[in-house]
Amino acid sequence: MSVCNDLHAEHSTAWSQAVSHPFLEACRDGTLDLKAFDTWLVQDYLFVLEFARFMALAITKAPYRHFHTLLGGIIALEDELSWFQGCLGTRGINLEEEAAKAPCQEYIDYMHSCNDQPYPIHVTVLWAIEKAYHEAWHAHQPPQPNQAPYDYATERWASEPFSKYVKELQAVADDALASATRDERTAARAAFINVCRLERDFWAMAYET
Ligand code: HMH
Repeated sequence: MSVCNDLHAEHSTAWSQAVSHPFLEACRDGTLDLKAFDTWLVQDYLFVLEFARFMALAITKAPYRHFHTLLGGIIALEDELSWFQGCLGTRGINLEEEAAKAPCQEYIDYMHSCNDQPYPIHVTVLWAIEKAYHEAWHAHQPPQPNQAPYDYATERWASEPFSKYVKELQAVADDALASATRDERTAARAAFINVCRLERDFWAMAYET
């Protein structure tokens, strides 16, 4: 039995809105307006900085048996952040002129609010966040090797190692949910639905000027 599989299956409409968007189709086809890409790039960088803190806080609540997976996820963020910094530099973006837009800030605030939640909810949110990006980029891989600046996104989030990591995270979340209370499971469901909405709104934000 997998609570995570059930959440995924029972909220398929909300989920599909989280993992498919014209932004992703245009990245795949190489037709994305680069202004939209730059907006996504800045906002996702700001998101990932706070996501690192959110992950670190999950570890403070986790049993040791989950450390291998969670620490691996944190270590991988080092490369990810370097890519963001390199790409922002190449594209001549000065971060000092940038700030989180409302949908990004709402997502960041929501992640931080998870620190007041019990571990099963915190780690369900973590799994849903990573799975959403895996599915989104995996489903929108280009037929040929992708071109800069989109290449990294599919190389990272659509990759086999990332898929394996998301499966491990699911096992970790399912393990935490197996001993959760009924109220905690109810809260985990609400959290999953919230992540779906926040992901959907994050894609839409890329087209805001
Ligand atoms: C908005 N969701 C968003 N950004 C990301 N980088 C991920 C998920 C995956 O880490």
